[in-house]
Amino acid sequence: MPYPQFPKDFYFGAATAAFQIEGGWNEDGKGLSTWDTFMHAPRYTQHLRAAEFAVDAYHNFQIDLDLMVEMKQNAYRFSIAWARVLPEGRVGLVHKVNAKGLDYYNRLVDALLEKGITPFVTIFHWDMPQALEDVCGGFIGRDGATYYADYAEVVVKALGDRVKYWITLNEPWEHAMFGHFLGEHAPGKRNPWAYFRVAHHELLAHGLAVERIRALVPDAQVGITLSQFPVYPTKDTPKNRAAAHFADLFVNRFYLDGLYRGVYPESLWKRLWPFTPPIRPGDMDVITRPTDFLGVNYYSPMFAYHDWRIPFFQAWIERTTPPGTEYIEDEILGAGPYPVGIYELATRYRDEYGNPAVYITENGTKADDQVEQDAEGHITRVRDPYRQRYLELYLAQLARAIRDGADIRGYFVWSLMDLNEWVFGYTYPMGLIYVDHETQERATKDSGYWYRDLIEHQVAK
Ligand code: IFM
Repeated sequence: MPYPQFPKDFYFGAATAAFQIEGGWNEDGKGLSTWDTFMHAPRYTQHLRAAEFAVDAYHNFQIDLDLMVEMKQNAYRFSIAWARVLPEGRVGLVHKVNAKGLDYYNRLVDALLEKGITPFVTIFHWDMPQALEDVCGGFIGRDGATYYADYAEVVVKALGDRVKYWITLNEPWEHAMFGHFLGEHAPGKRNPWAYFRVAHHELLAHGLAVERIRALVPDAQVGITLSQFPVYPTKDTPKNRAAAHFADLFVNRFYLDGLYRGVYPESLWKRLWPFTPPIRPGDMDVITRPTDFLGVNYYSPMFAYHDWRIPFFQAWIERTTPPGTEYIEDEILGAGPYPVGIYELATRYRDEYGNPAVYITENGTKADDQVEQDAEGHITRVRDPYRQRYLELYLAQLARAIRDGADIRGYFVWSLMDLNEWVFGYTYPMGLIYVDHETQERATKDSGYWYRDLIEHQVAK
């Protein structure tokens, strides 16, 4: 398969998040996050080391940075741990900045720039300071949005002379949904009222931060990262089609319309009226502050069906491809993944949201990695044909979307290295770099070398 071609100045990178890689969970003055608290519950004992130590990036980021260079990546997306910088989540006379925490990110940014790698910094990737959870329920409280903007200001003041790409939030839908509606993520709440408050306050937080970042760094490129899903009916019936439409409003358009049109989809509230969040006059003006790009995390589509038993929603959403509706049949991938989805999303933004600049800030897959070792037990090769094929097909669809006029500026594989996948700990490896979690030995997987070759084979434009 020839290497798909991308525009001049395209960013090819990989992504991570603080809680998933740093470790050092209680070191050098760091405060606790809700994820630290959540993963210390007895039911997650088997993943405690993953939560506390992750892949030790707090002590050694150089090892992964060198491998990024070897792969020819020119951008790196990572996130800041709010509680490492502001142990109590807030800043003021009483609540201080943790200089050691900030220093870690200063060193990381300097090291990246020295190697010619452009940093893309996510300011919030789900790890809410526990202190703020205690004070105002994180983003359940409206104050959470202001505290977030203050925190963003601290970070941007410190790094904004060198960092130009700022991502305010990562996947607000997941943070609200899994953390506050389904209770599967920190802080483990199960409350539809909390869900909509969090969703709205996160967008408010985003808008407030956009203003502050621009004031501090006039040439900053600011955006937000949303998880996005093409939604289909499980079986093509009128009721299931209506369910899919509703699910699309709920997971995608709530955020897109809020950000780009200044209004949440009216028909959402027709059905979910009891859960309408407190939207104050002026909120939507803040939320629609112009951004420079949209970050999109795409993995797979969703499938919806009508179910009258589900109060208010009357619809249910699934992630697994229902039998009989497979979209590709690939020798290596089988029928699960849906690469065309990346094309569908990109062209949706082109056609319906004014063709904003888009960065694919996450895309990737778990795979059955086969590790080969020498007599001393050192890793000699990691074969992951499934991941390589996945990347080939998704990137081919992305290049097609660009040819068809979508303004895509960069692509980040999730993830740079095998890391701590939240409640799944080390059991969900998605990296381009294999990590032996006992020895910390790293090895670039075959897919990582394929990614390097793709980058190297870009024809000069
Ligand atoms: O690991 C997560 C990441 O933190 C957010 N997006 C999805 C990834 C894979 O599940």
